[in-house]
Amino acid sequence: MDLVEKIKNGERVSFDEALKLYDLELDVLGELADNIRVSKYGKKSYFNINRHINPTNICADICKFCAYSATRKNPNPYAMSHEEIVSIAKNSYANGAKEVHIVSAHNPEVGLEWYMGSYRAVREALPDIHIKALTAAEVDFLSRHYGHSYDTIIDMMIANGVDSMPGGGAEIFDEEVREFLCKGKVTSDQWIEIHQKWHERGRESNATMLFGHIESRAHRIDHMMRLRNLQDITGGFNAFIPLVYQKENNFLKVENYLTAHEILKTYAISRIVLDNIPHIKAYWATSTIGLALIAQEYGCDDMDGTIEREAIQSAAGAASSHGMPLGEFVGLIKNAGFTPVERDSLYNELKVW
Ligand code: V47
Repeated sequence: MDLVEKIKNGERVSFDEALKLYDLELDVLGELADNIRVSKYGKKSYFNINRHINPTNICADICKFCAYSATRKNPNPYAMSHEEIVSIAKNSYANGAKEVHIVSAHNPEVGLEWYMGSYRAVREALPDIHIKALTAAEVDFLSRHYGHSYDTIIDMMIANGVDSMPGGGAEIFDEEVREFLCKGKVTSDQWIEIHQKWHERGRESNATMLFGHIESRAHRIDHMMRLRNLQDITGGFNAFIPLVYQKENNFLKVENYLTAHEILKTYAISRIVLDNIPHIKAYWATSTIGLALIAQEYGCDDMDGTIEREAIQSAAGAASSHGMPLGEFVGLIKNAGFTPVERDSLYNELKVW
């Protein structure tokens, strides 16, 4: 059967078929992805009021794409105190944030209790806020560094108030590319194993993919297939988030950004391939706000949130260091022809703006 017909019939595509989707014209691909998106969510565009907190940039690992960790290129090491973290969370909560998204570097000096105690302190101060914290890369680091199993670290996360896991640390699963980008960090199989264990405890998480550096289209499809396989088993992923690579201030020598054309194709293909992951997030911090809005017509249904502060992608060139004011964010979504729907971290609808 013709591939386009197959997708219109709602049938699952294979690896080879998914790769062939890149050969379709963007408007054809966009329409296929948009049909799926509209059938699920109509013109709703999801977002949340959230605050990113990056409590330390001291890192035991060296990822070539990273501009955030304290290195020769970025020598400003810091580690926040629990009081600072709680004070940031309280401030954001008072301003309407429903979620704190806490992602750190792999700091070998502060101790496991510094990590776990920070979530506990936020939970105690703000019983209602959603704590999305610890990427699988951090879980793996804490497990290796402190000699605990993944199960033990995951149980500690739950005991200390973490609600869901962010999708970071996935990068690109292909082992050869991964070895070049971030040798020594969590492997692809371990990343999958950690999320599987998290899901098996009835918890939800997201999954990212860092693209637009040295990977090929086939590597992106391979990445999506591995996520689709896990989702078939657990059903625990809420959103897939393709992160557009930012090229400033790091050790990876990539001269050019991807074209908007290629980024939109990748969003659309992910909507088609990941038939079992409910949401596709155009994370505006890395795509730019303009493209994230256009992406809502190419299969994406989520924009992440207002962010407020962000240190990882902005260190590498993204315009997200100070987030986006709520009024402006909502206005832009409306002007693009979509209905801004504020959601909580697990995609329960809170308010139609
Ligand atoms: O895994 C690092 C990425 C991620 C760069 O779960 C870069 O809702 C682009 O996990 N260019 C961490 N990206 C961020 C993350 C995240 C972000 C938004 C939403 C969610 C979610 C999770 O940041 C890392 C890495 O892939 N990153 N450096 C860079 N130069």
